[in-house]
Amino acid sequence: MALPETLEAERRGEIAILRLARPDKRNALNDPTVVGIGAFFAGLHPDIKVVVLDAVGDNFSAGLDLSELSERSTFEGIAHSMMWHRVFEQIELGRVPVVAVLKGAVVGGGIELAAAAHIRVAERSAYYALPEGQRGIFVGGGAAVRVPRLIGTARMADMMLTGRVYGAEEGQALGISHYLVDNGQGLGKALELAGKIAANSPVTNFAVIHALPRIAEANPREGFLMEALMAAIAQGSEEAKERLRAFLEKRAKKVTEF
Ligand code: 1HE
Repeated sequence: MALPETLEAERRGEIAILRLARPDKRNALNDPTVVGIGAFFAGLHPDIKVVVLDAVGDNFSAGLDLSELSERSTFEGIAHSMMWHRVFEQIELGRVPVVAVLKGAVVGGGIELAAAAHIRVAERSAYYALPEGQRGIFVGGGAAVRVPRLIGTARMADMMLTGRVYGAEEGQALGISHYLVDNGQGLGKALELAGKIAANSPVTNFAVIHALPRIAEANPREGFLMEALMAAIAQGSEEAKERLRAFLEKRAKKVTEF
């Protein structure tokens, strides 16, 4: 698949790595990059079980390419925001789980992109900001929906109104990242996690990406029913039966504390 020069893709067995590769502009997201992210996810090889979303250089992403913004009319702005929504939905509700590696600036649209991933590994250099308030604009890449789910509406409002910047440790405590590692360790950790995810039954991974978030947002009455249906579908698969047999016959790993 043809990617723009601002993206790099690599395959390691069942794991695909997609890298933002525009370090001289702090991986600011211009239109070709966002469209390219969509093309990458649309064209994923069927053998790929997990995607790791990484970045070249010291920063994950400085967000929307501000140099593109001034040219747009109001109506074009709606179309642009909806284009980001479509692409980021391909990440969140795609075929495989996505692990993002966060470092340096994770700002504006960079947070929006990170929030569409399923697992976030942050290096200690990571910092988070929503400078849209200072720029006179509003979030447009899904942050108003996804970020409150991570840190709450009140904290997001503070970030936008006051320009508050959270560091990596705070981001970890607040739930922006799932894992916090030393600088330079993010990709290694993400690949380790991706290996574990790839070893799951595909039915479970599907259920976690597609059923869990919908159940969590559903009215509990519908949610419980959806859960029961999903549980039955998962346990009915041949793979689940073999995995359960393997445990009972002491061939499978036990749960260990660490
Ligand atoms: C950019 C962008 C960008 C850097 N669009 N070109 N995002 C922001 O408001 C963040 C704006 N950026 C910054 O505050 C800083 O660049 C950083 C804190 C991220 C990094 O600082 P630093 O000192 O490492 O780099 P720099 O010198 O500021 O930037 C290096 C180059 O990247 C420089 O270009 P150059 O040609 O002068 O070398 C910068 O202009 C360029 N650059 N960030 C375009 N964002 C769907 S709605 C989403 C809404 C948003 O995302 S709003 C938030 C936008």
